[in-house]
Amino acid sequence: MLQTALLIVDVQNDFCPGGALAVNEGDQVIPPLNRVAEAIAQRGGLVLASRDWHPRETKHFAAFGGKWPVHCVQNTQGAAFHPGLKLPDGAIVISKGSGSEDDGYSAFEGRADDGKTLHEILQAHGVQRLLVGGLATDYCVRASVQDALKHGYEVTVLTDAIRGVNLQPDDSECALEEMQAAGARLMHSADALREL
Ligand code: VGL
Ligand code: ZN
Repeated sequence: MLQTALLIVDVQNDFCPGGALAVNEGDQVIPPLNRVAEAIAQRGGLVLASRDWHPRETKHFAAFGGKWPVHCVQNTQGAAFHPGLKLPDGAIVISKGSGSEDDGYSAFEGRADDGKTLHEILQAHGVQRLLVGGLATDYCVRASVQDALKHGYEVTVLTDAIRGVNLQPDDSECALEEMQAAGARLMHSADALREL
């Protein structure tokens, strides 16, 4: 059996309805992610949650030359995980986008509180396969999945546990096709649960 971990990408208040960069139906990823997180934890698997964790001034924000409204500023309520998200005991938080020069879309650019990168943590736990869900399909989910594949992980994207920004209406659809073409499997969370 391949060691399987769950990577929950950026399920933070600012990406959910009412947030500063709200993704349509962003909070709907929470129920399936909670179910998969519990199942993985029950089997002794690892759950990781990335968070967008920006300084107040960053080239990521429109005011400093970037493309986004201010969102997920470190230690603000908008950057907190959505209160509905149930992270199991032992879940590891990966903070990313903390620099003032980079977008930090991929969770593989982030670090845990102890300074370890996501790849280092996964290697230390013998993880070979990642289930991925969260926000947003067309940015941080896509970038994280692409990096995971580049690092040699087997990746399954949980199709009912992702939602996209869709600056262009078909951005999420294109992102899914790209991820699949790069080698990711696309699967409903109920089917992924049956496979565990
Ligand atoms: C994200 C836009 C800006 C994401 C982060 O988490 O997908 N999108 N910052
Ligand atoms: Zn961001």
